[in-house]
Amino acid sequence: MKKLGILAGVAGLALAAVLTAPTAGSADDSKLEQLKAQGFARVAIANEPPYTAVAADGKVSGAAPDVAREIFKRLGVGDIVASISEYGAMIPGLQAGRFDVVTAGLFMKPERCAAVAYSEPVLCDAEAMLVKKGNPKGFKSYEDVAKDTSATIGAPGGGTEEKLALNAGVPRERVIVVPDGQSGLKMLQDGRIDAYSLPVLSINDLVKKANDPNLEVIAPVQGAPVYCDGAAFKKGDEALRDAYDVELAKLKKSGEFAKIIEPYGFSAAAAMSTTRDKLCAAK
Ligand code: 6CS
Repeated sequence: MKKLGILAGVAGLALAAVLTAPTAGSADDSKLEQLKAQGFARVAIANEPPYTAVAADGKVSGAAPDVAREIFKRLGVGDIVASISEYGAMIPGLQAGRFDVVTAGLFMKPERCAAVAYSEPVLCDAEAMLVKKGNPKGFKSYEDVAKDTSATIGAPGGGTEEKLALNAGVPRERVIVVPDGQSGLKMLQDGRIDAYSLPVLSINDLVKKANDPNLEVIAPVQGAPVYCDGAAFKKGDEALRDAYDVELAKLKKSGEFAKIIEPYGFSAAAAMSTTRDKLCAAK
């Protein structure tokens, strides 16, 4: 009897294990089911127009959230709820479960591709520098800033431009972390920094709204790559990312993708001319 009892016990454990273990893919699929039940996807944004923007009434717009809202709707997730985050905090926030996805123009680079599950490309852009009219220090590249030992450059914390300036040899103390576009603009206008670097479309948006004749845009920054972002999902949510990619591909194919992003100044052709694999492998 005892032997039977032990066997029954082992069999019981085995059966319990089988019943509770997720079948292949089911663990992944549950994330989309969870978002459908939740009724919204929590997205991280930076509030950097035209990539992402939050109006005074809280309305979220910008090319990245607009694409995400449309795709999630097609996946059966009613809406998106956005939280503003510094670029450098987006991936840790995603990994900590504070967001379901980053839709903020978070450019694909190998180190980021290793940390998240990116969708296929969405928004592509070159880099720019905002300087005083006449470009008094003659900046054309991040290396030019490095060579001028008195020069300082502002850039987003944990952002691509900060990394590009540091990699070009600008010492840490001359790369000033700037929380947002308006702060960067003011710091440049007040002479507290000699240049402020963001992607071209973000700098152009700032200048258009600043209405200040004493500003000049250096674009593209010589030697800096054209980057593309994708929606960034947590590692482990690849099934959700894959479902997102299916809808993204349909949007691209139907022309609706261009209708969403091109009014903001982005090129659909640029995003459709490359792939996640190529961008994540880029040096
Ligand atoms: O991906 C990034 O790090 C950069 N992306 C945008 C849209 N703006 C600045 C940021 O550094």
